[in-house]
Amino acid sequence: MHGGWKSATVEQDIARIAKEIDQRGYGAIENYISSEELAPLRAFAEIRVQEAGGEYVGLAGADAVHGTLLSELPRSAEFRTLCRRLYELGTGTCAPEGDFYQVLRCLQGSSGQRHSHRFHYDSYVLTALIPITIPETGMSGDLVLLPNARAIRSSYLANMLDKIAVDNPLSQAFLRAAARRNRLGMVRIRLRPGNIYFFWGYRSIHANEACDRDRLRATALFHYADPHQQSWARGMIRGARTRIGRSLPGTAEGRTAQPF
Ligand SMILES: O=C(O)CCC(=O)C(=O)O
Ligand SMILES: [Fe+2]
Repeated sequence: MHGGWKSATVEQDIARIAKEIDQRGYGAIENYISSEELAPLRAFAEIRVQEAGGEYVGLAGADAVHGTLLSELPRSAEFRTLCRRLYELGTGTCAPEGDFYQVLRCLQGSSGQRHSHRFHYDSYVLTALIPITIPETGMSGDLVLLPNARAIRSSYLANMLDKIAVDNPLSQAFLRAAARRNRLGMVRIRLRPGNIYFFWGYRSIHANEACDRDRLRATALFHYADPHQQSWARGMIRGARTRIGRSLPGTAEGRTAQPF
């Protein structure tokens, strides 16, 4: 049996999701991936983590998940239309050409803890998140977000300054405390495997909470539409980062998950 991803999402539902993202910070479609489809994905993540000695694995790109539903999904017309329409409803502009930046994040062990509670803005406007496996007991690794904290910046440099303002120990400690106490309008999402969640990743400060270190938490992320794709400043900074190493600032999560 297939989940909802095989069929086109009707315009009315897409409009409802876009409104929910604007109003409460996120929208979701339940049972987007069926439990029959989830089982091999869970096994795939478990094997990768075992191979890494029970530690964090981040697999970027479709090739890294070749042969699984996760490489098929970003090629499906139904999923592409859903993301394109959400983008258009959210920004009021036509979606740019370009592919998804996809990542399968598998958190376990002490490195899994280090990849938690890292508040950041994504580099892409829309983030689609599919939980593959989430611990059922102990700490559940909720997604916490401060929805729509900024607008889409017209310049890459302004975007970078926002990221730097978040990616420092003081801001991180402040955001962690706010998440712990559910302050500042932090939204907490208890993720359910098989559902798909959407939020404006570029506009929202967000992070995943930690799980117990012996439990696996795996999420598939599909990042869509980089507003600064054409920016000359981005090209120069990326080039400099490659030449002089990684000492220039980036986003907390971005160092592993997204190109800066
Ligand atoms: O795994 C998660 O829950 C969120 C990860 C995330 O925000 C990212 O990879 O950009
Ligand atoms: Fe993110």
